[in-house]
Amino acid sequence: MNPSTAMARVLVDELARCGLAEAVVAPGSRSTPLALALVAHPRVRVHVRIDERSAAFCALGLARASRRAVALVCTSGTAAANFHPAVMEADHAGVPLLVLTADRPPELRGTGANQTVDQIRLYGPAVRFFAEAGVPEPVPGMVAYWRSLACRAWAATGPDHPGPVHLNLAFRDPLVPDDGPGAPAWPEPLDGRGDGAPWFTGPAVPHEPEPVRAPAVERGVIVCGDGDYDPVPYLALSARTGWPLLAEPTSNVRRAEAASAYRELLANPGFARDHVPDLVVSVGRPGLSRQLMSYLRTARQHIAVGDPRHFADPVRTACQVVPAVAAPEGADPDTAWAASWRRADAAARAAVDRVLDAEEALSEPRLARDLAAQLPNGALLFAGSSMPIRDLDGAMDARCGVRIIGNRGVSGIDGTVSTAVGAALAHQADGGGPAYALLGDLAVLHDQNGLVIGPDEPRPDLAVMVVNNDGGGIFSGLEQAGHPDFERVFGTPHGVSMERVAAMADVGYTRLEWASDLPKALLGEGLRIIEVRTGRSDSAALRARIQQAVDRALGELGE
Ligand code: TPP
Repeated sequence: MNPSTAMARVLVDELARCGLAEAVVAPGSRSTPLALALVAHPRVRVHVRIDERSAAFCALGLARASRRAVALVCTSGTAAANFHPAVMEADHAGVPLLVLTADRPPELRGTGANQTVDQIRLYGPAVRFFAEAGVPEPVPGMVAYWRSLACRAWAATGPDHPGPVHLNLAFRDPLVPDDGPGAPAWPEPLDGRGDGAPWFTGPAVPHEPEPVRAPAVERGVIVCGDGDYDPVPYLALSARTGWPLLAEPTSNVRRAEAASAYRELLANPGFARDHVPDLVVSVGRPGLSRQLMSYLRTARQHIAVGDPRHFADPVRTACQVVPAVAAPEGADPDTAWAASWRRADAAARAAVDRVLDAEEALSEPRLARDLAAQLPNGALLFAGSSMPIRDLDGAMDARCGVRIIGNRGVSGIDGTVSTAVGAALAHQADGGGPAYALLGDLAVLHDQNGLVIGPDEPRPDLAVMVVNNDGGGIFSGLEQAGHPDFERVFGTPHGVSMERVAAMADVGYTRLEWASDLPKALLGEGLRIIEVRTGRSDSAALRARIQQAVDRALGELGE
């Protein structure tokens, strides 16, 4: 067997022993040994994508939804650079990703040889572990080296600090397997451990941290930011103390107990002034709204839950970092503080709903609210950056039974279709229900290739709901909106019809206009686009009207 094939087969076999179940492969010649070893392995499902950026985000989605590391393979050169945005998102969001870039052997580097760039530490500090594996040689000891290296890379993707790792793999010709009669034998057995176990195993799950008791205060608040953590301790903490739960959609803590209109409450200056917290307990990565960031700054004390080496503290207010938190001894949930939050939240919720229900045509916030409410139990929702995730934050009511994810690590509008496709594929492979994505039109145009899936590839049940406001709606609510060059430079209208995008990728298309048609639209199957056309300035004006209605409702309450 030739050395390139031997190394690729051993690495793939070892990774499968570690638990690798999914791989995304982009086509290329230098990566041939890896691609063929992966498709030949019975325990690995392979997804082939023609565009490396899309492939990388698809792998990110698969890994994010399944919580298992996914292998990502490309050829040498700019192909590897196209993985970079997804590697950055995986780093910041803590998603396990195993990047395997094929490379030319050293004698072809720096010589002007075709498709050759410096791939050493290509992703810089974004990866948890990097190794240049070296050109495979038919000498004793290689198998132990490759198997040990595969286990090391696998271990570095998690579990205590999950993230991306990068192996740069130099392959010398021949690249195609030569198993046939007369092929040279390898000087040692290629097998791994006899019992099918990995070369080495580590502690699979980090030990349960000892919770630290929170101080006994009445005016506490629990802030749940983006992240994949167990909601139960925070629901329990809120139930024991009466501290309101301010939960961003991708925290998945916005259950019945959470304040569902906290975004509008905190945007009311009087409310925020009268509700300065003595204590904030935060978990995950909060960062969706300016009002929440400003509110964090007012806290007299802020305890962040997380690992002291990499916890989120976006406004640098944390004074203590604890691995887990428990309610103070003898806490009483029936406080004036809790009652005041509950009253205000109910009034704000009713005001938001009144404004949204006044119009039957689907507005941006109404689509977000109704979608979150009407998703079937077991559904997965991928929320795009920009206004989709913010409209969910502002308009969705509390609910259980669905999982909401988004690329909140670095909040890019790139790769969102592909991430949603990958997440849907993993969710459904694990027996989950239908999947949905709520994306802006620029995000969809940015990643149209995510819709391009070859005829032999696994396909997800995924409805891509596109809020088409012909440009970047988020900017209409920002300071830039008044500038004379606003429309061209920030609004970025494009005039592209989503029906034509759907036709390009040969996926289903529906246009949705009325709120009453949403339940039926959610019932479809397969990969499809559902377009809702809206206006950017109308949407900004509607959001302002919602806030005014909440402000009035709070005024009437005397809050
Ligand atoms: N490029 C990347 C890769 N990521 C970004 N976050 C941005 C640029 C800056 N950006 C943030 S939101 C946005 C842009 C360009 C506009 C997004 O428009 P769209 O997806 O249509 O959503 P909308 O704002 O209309 O809700």
